[in-house]
Amino acid sequence: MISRRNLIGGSAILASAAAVSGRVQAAAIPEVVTSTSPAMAPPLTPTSGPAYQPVVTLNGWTLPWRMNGDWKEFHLVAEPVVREMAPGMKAHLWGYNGQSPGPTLEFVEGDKVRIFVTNKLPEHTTVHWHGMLVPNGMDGVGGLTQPHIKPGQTFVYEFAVRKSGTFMYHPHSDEMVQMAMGMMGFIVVHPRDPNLHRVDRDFVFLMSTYDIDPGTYLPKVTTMTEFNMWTWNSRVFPGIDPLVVRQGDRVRIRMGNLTMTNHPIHMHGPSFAVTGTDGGWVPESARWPEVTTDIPVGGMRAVEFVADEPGDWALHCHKSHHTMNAMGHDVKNFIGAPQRDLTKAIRKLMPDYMPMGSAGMAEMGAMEMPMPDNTLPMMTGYGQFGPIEMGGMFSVVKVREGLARDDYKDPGPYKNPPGTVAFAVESGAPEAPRQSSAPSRPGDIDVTVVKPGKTNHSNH
Ligand SMILES: [Cu+2]
Repeated sequence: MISRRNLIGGSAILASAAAVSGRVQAAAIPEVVTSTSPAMAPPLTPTSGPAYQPVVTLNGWTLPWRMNGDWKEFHLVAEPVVREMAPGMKAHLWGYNGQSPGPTLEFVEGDKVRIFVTNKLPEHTTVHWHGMLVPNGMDGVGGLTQPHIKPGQTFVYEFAVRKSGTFMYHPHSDEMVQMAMGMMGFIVVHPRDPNLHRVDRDFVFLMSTYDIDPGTYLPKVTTMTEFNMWTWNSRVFPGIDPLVVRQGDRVRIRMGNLTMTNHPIHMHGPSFAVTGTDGGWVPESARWPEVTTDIPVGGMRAVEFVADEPGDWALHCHKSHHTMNAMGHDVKNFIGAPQRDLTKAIRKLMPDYMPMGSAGMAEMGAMEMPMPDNTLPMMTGYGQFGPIEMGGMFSVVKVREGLARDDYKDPGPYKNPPGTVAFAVESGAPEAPRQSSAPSRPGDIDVTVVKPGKTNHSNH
């Protein structure tokens, strides 16, 4: 799954050699480690440098390093990638080392790190270490603190890691395009003392958004608000890994937001406390319980809870449009209009016609609708009790008894103890008084063809 390739060879040597800092020989550029799989890699236990409890990246991985004296050396390659957002849909993005987002970088407070950045994009780039205190000339702002890294060049960033916490990396070079194309990654800096802020499971994901017309592969890079793919680590439900947790574990979830709107992330079940931002750790005396935390644009929130209650607990953005995939923006409200009879007739003329929502849109969760290639249903996913009717920024915290320490495998649906699931009553329930509404007549039906062509929707 994770492969290594050596970038050194042929004329590439000379091209990179010229750009590499005098202190570093080109021949010493670390090999490139790449992964193109959307499967979650197991936590990368450090085999060199100080010990720490590694994190787990949803649908992602941590970049291995090598020691060179007392320097930890990493090699990031900025390059075009193909990312499966969920089975059935792939996006052509830009990222690092085979993926968008790029691999997670894990450092330890006090580490000296040297990060090689090779640019294999068709335009220049830089890397900015969001939230980290680095020498100004290592801050990665193209034009301001360094020359841009031209295509084919390799630059080196060197700095001592001064504080622990959760940070992000992204370009500061043609930012609008490069971030809209998926260029970003997480940085986790572990405390020098591995017992400080220790948890049993530590998950990370980055939020990014894309505007990809159904049936196409490339995000539109000038979109500012009309996104239609709301992703965690460039994945959408049902493609996002569940967060598998052993009952009793202390759990941390670190969530970064590099989209252009805020995301109120809500967890069902246990309450949590915000224990960190991209500015650092929140002192214990300043924490309070929450079940939703709003993650601002360009911000990160780390939340912690004890998973004492077993079950399948939803974790999602509470903006309901963000738990949907590409959808019809101009869908009219058909609640109350019987369309079933018409659909057959209309489909003879227009095979793409989709009847929408005579009684709400829930029926779409179960319906097989004709769809262009490379397009995900607007609301989808199945649970043990039926369609889940979600998309976008939605996953499940799966708390189970007696899992092994490093077991992150999806345990399947929760087996609820008998008598603890909401149930239907057979009959005899008193009819609640209803608001009267005018019955709709066939003549009233507004026939609208929902074309999946222009299907963005805005934030509300
Ligand atoms: Cu959201």
